[in-house]
Amino acid sequence: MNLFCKAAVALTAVIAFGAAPASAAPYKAEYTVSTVLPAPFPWGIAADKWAALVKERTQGRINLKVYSNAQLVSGDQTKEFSAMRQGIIDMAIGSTINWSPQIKELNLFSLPFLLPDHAAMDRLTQGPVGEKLFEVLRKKGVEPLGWAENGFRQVSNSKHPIRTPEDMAGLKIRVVGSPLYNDIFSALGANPTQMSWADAKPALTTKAVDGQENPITVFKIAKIQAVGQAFMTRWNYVNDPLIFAVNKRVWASFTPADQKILREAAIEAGKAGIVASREGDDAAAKEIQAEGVTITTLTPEERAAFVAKTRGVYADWAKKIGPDLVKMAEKSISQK
Ligand code: X2X
Repeated sequence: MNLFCKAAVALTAVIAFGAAPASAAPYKAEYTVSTVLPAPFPWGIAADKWAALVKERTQGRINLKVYSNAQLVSGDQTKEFSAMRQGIIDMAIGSTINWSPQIKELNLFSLPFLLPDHAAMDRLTQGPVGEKLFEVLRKKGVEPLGWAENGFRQVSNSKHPIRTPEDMAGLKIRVVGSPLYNDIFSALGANPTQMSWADAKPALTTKAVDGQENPITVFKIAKIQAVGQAFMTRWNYVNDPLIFAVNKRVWASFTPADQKILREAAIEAGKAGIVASREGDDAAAKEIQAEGVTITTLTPEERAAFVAKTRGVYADWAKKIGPDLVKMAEKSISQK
């Protein structure tokens, strides 16, 4: 076939099958999506729903494959953001805690006792703070799409009820990989130790640590009550939202129409995950109580003692996160 014939064949193909998409890059057969917790955790519910919606709305042209337990980064959840930015993984639905070692601004949600309730959380993620954080993420090489939620985090331990900061003295507590958590638990007199999720349950089982902190839905679904964690304090000291994001080059390879589908599906799936987390909390509390876990709820005065002990950490980290961003967040929260 001479060159002219080849061109004619190609032209006929374009006429027959419609113009090629504006983007030249061919789509991959599968896109990797990293998460930590699989379904039935609210995190996994959001991830699976995203994959299902995208598949349905692209008639199977875009396939998202969810890899949980941070397996794409060998279980080291604090490496997830870097791996996505570098393109080792295509997409992720990540906790702000796990990405905060690379994105200091995401420590905002871990400022102790910043968030009074879910409405405050929504005012942050759905308002100017959320926009600002998405700008930061964009500058760091990923395209953020939407929010889900791991949930308000509660502390548990195997020794005794925690009602005052003094009750935390010397308790060895597993925390996730942001140094802010070391500072919070040290300020409360506990002995924090950083560990990935993969190592957390074994450490609780062998009593290498006395306690941990996670949302109640996570505690219940992971059956943390079965490894001797008999005491939980519902203190709502932080909440970690989850962010849907895509590597920048991968994002650019999608047509605008497909980008829209991915974004809308992420927002919708995120909402389902948020409902699962929030509605799941009380039900999970009842279930673990029925299984023998003592749940301590703090009075406002008791809670104030924990707030007072962690004010210094709040002030230090507000400087690191960015005083303007923290002020913007405090303002959004107070505007009821
Ligand atoms: O490791 C944890 O505690 C978890 C599952 O909640 C996160 O990934 C932040």
